[in-house]
Amino acid sequence: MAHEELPIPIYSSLEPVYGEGSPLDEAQLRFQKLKARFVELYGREPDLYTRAPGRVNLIGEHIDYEGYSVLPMAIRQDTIVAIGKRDAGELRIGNVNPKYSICTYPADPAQELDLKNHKWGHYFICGYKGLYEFAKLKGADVGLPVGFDVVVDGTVPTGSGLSSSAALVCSATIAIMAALDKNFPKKEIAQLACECERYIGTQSGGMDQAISIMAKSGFAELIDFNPIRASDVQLPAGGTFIIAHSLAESQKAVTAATNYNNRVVECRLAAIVLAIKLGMSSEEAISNVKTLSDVEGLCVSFAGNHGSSDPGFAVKELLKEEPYTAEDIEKITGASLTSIFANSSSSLDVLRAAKQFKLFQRASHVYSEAKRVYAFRDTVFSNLSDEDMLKRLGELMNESHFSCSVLYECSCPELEELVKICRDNGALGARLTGAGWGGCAVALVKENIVPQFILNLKESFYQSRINEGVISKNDLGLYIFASRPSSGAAIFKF
Ligand code: NG1
Ligand code: MG
Repeated sequence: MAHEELPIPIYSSLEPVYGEGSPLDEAQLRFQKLKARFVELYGREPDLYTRAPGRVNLIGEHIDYEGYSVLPMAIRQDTIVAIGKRDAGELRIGNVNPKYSICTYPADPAQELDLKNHKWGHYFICGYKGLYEFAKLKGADVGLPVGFDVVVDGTVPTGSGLSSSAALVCSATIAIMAALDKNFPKKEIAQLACECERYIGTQSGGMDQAISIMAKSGFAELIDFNPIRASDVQLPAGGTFIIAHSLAESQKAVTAATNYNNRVVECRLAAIVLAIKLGMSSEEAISNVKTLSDVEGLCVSFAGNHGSSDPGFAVKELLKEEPYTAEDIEKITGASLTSIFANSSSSLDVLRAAKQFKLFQRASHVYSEAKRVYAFRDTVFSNLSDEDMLKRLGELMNESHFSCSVLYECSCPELEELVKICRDNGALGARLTGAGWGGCAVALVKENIVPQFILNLKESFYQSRINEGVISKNDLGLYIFASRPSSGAAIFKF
């Protein structure tokens, strides 16, 4: 059976996920602490545990929500959950980290989340709401909604572009699922977790949940959407991916209207305008065109008529480089922007905050980045020597970063500095990873220079921040580390 058709694995020990030696000891200690906290808070033991990892995206940024394939790998940092079903009462969601105070919610999957009042527990409720809705859709008998006791422990740094949010939503979703004694195929859970994370107010694509649920140890995955599919990508020997935090925190749930959701809206507008310029009626474009991948076929035919095969060619010919105002776009669509997005309150928030729309730049990024993902995959499967392969992958990462930075404008000064330092210190390629506007960079580095590379980054990027008290020296390992592809989500019943 295809990997994504299988249910989430259920293990009776930590070994299959956390490996041998000291990582296993650390994991055992972590699970002991999680259990102790659960007993302390609720006076009983949990029914079971779940885990879901964060991820680093190697290439394919801000294109998942446009329907394009991406290429991430899971990292060892994860969220673990201890859960116990309650006979009566609400959901109580505690955390091992005292920084996150206990959150309570009614045992009602139809509850609306108070988004103006952001709480960390909201992410857990995304999974709770989503699982019940999904079970109802599938006709799976999960009984009447009940409350749960929960404790969470996360090691994915938050706001870092490593998907702490999806690690929490995915581990929550499967915790509720497993506590209700159900299990579903991974690809269905990945889809469900992606949709339910949107309750938090970001119009996210499905990359993070897909990799967190479907990852396989030792492989990066090419993730396709509609339908979700994961294909293993074995990375070439001799290279290591180093993740380094820019120390600028990107709080996506809070800045959505001007950053993340803004780009989703700009891409939709670019797609609609392109469709109209390519001959589609305005009514049809507004009702049917949701993403740039929806108009790729039209763009490619247009390019074909001019001797090109690149959808980006249509962008160059048909969109203007200067930013569009709302009026510019309304002249083309013949409809007001607020009517186009009338069904999406988070998009209306974007329209209120936006003065102009960079359709040319955003569409150019998306089409070129989509091509780079396949170029990356093809390079890995080519018969280049490992050395040449690594070099080419590095170049693609650099091109991706340039596009994110200049065309998509999702970088920030700290990330620019960090990426430059990585390259100056011998990285074959370096780029921001995840949503951007802060968070981490990922650098491809030859294995034999890894220790020196990390030392150099400590010197040139982190030392001054340690001196200024931004981070403590003892925590450095949390902000810069090498990563191997980890395995995906799991359930533990001991
Ligand atoms: P991060 O950086 O982990 O929040 C976000 C989206 C992804 C993807 C990337 C950009 C969520 C949950 N995740 O990831 O779907 O669009 O940005 O490539 O919003
Ligand atoms: Mg996230």
